[in-house]
Amino acid sequence: MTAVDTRGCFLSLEGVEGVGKTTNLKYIVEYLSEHGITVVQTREPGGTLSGERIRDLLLDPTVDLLDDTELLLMFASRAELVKKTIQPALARGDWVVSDRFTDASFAYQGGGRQLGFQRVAALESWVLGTFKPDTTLFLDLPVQQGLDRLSERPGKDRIELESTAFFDRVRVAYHQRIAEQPERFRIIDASLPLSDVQQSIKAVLDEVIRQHPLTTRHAN
Ligand code: Z5A
Repeated sequence: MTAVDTRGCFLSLEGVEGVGKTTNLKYIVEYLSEHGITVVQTREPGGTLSGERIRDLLLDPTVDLLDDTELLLMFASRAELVKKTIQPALARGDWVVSDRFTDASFAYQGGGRQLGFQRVAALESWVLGTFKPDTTLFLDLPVQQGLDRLSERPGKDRIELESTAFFDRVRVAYHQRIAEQPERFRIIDASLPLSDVQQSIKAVLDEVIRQHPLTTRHAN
């Protein structure tokens, strides 16, 4: 008898600041739920009690952290989230949608902080083995446009205080990741009006739903 894979599906959402991840995460969760899929929504850094405390430390603009410390804390939060939340949910057949995952460490710490991909990959291998999202939606937008969208928001966190050059390196690093693993990424043009962005996201979700027909569904 052939073994059937009833594991759920893991989606991540990535992009530079202000691309619309939070806005579209809500849309994704609603769309999947309407299709009878049980969805666990989470975010990085954070997503667990300990991870949210690590997040507070990481984003606190009054805290000075070494770049290595920042990278290690991202992976400390990730270890908690994967073992305690993501993997158990997938094992139940639920879907998981995460606002950022390991690609953000490659982009922000590997690219933005210039720690390089090799060091991030070493931690990824140690903490996660080969575990990665099934599909990653990359919301792409020129850096300045994303920063402009956030200009009305009061206060900046520790990472948002970085320079435009930092965020340019982040975006370049994301594109390097996409070039390395094109089969996993779906690029969404986030400069379009929100309704068009969500049409593109819907097309990706329909494709992913077709690829995971065995996932347990709840009755609506
Ligand atoms: N980080 C890291 O360094 N390393 C890691 O490994 C991980 C993370 C996992 C977490 O912040 C920080 O941690 C982040 C990366 C770093 N760095 N920073 N800074 P976060 O992910 O929680 O927050 P963020 O990345 O800064 O996201 P954001 O600022 O909240 O933006 P967003 O979620 O992408 O956008 P939004 O809030 O949905 O939308 C922004 C505005 O644009 C809002 O007014 C919307 O109404 C508007 N919007 C959205 N879509 C559109 C369209 N299509 N047209 C026009 N306006 C739009």
